[in-house]
Amino acid sequence: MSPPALTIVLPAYNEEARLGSALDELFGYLHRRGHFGRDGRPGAEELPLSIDVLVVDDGSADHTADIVRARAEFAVGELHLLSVPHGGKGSAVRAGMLAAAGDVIVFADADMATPPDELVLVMEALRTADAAYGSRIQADGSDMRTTQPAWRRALGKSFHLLASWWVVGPVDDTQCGFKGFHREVARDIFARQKITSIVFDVEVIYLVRRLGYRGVVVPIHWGDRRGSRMRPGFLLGLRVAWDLFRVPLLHRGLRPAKDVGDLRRG
Ligand SMILES: Nc1nc2c(ncn2[C@@H]2O[C@H](COP(=O)(O)OP(=O)(O)O)[C@@H](O)[C@H]2O)c(=O)[nH]1
Ligand SMILES: [Mg+2]
Repeated sequence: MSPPALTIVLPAYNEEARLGSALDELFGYLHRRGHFGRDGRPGAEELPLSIDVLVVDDGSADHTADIVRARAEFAVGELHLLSVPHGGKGSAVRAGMLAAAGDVIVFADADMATPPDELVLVMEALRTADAAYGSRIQADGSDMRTTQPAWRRALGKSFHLLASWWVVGPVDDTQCGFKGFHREVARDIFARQKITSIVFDVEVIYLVRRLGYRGVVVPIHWGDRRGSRMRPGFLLGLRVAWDLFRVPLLHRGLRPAKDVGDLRRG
């Protein structure tokens, strides 16, 4: 069997309340548009026919894995579960990106905060780019995060200032959990990625830039979903600050791997 053209990686931690409906939304969208091609229907032009979904259960203590298993029975070959010991979003995404079989691999939030039809935009961007980052800042400067509580936006702003200044340089939105990569690029980036906290998004953009890949920003729609797993507090703040500080130090002296010389470079 040839590898799926697109693998969607969903990191999930204690997502029993949100994952079921999110998977139904995703599979409903993909089946409606005939992307699995089981019955010979042609797929929509913008997305490949062959798509699979890989949920990475990050050592959840709830029924997250059962929800995936129950649905996988009906979606043979299309839905996979990878269970890893709890390690944080960064380590779960890394495990998924390294295990995914697709020619193109996109990771997305397990609550479908980014509607599945935005996949088309990422695939389109990846025609010419090595990596595509969803951004909740729109072309006209408006921000999809206005639905977030004010305290969350204030924290996000400080985080972003620090991340831009110390680590990645100007980026509209580092933290959007919707990013896509060609498989070889994903393997190269995520084999090097070390940060296990939410700062991993910043590290990934940093690696794309340091390794000379072409990253493209894709403004996407985004809807805040209730039941966020984020538990901001003093300890998380310290961890985030420490991880931001470490990113450039962790990758001191980084050189592109020799065997990736034939990948497309921007
Ligand atoms: N693997 C893993 N994923 C997490 C963790 N915390 C959050 N996530 C995932 O990150 C994504 C976004 O989480 P969410 O709680 O909606 O964050 P928010 O949208 O930023 O408030 C979802 O896929 C979550 O399951 C964690 O500790 N480990
Ligand atoms: Mg969310």
